[in-house]
Amino acid sequence: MFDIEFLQSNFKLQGTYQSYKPLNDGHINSTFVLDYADEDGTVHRYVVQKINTHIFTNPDALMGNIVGVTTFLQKKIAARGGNVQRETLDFLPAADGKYYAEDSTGSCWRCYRHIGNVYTCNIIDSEEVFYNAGTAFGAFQQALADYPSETLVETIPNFHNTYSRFLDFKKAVADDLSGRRANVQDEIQFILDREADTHVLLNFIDKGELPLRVTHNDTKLNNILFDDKTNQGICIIDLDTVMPGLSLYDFGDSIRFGANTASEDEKDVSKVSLSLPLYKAYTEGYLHTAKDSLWAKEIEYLPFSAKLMTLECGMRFLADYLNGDTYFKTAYPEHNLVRCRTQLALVADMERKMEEMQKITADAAK
Ligand code: GN1
Ligand code: MG
Repeated sequence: MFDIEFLQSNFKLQGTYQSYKPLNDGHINSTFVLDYADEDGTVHRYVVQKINTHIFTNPDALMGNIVGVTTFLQKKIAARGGNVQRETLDFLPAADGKYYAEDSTGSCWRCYRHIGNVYTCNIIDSEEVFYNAGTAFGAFQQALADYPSETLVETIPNFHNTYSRFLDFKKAVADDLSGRRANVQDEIQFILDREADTHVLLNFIDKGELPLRVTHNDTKLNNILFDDKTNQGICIIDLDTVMPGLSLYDFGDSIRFGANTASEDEKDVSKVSLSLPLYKAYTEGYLHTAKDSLWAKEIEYLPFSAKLMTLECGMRFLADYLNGDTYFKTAYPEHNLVRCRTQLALVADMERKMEEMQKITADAAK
């Protein structure tokens, strides 16, 4: 929970405190929306987040990355006549000038202005809105194409290094810290059988056949704010993992989350499948904004990246389950296992549909 006195003494929050609401979308940080009001009733809304410093161990570097990126985007948005207040996040400096403040318990808090008249989605069936998600992430990648990537600190090293994730997973299986291994033999085997997949993109990076770009690395559908009138994806949020990466990581993770016909923690795996219409919509949207800058191999491997990022996430959820739920926030004891099962079911469905996904991709790239 937050300490309102502490926040007010660190951030210039305009008006008088009225109320708060928790936002429960993220698995990592704790997020609250705070309402302040002037005497005449004008409301000022802020988002405050407790940074998970077990995961983001260097908040100075983290906020350096984020504010570097938002400042860069603000200039670009202003130059093209866009709405700077709505199209990127605006972080408030704390009293000491840093973009976070540390409380007496050692927790680190950051604050940005809330953006109104928008909505977020955890699950989607609208092809139109998912197309817009694709254009938004494609445009985000385009906007950061000339960002000085050497200034970005790797906030979580090897974040999407799929082979390193595979080794972490194997270690979690071997350690079995939670004593749960015996119950998840099928899931473990499913992942072990796909070790070869974890090398594919890394080999292309080594051979110089895929370029490193400035990427978001956590392109879940709920990390886009959609305008509630136009349905356009106007602002990309959750910038903690903006780092050099592959465009394929971003594309694949968007499909993993958004083109699933069920939510990430659906208990009934028979509801999980890859929606080909949603896959098509996102691919068309993404290529609409990003295609001109992509290499042929980046386009060719779009369908595979969707499967790979889903496999990676399944491995991470199962590893965390085996380790005793120490990384992702969970709401009940089997939550990570439920999440893992949706991911593996989705991988299996993507394998069945891979040829169709390839055909859709080739058509969308014409
Ligand atoms: C986490 O922060 P959030 O909830 O958007 C995780 C992602 C996973 C995702 C799975 C820093 O994202 O990598 O894909 O959960 N973020 C971090 O839903 O580990
Ligand atoms: Mg996050």
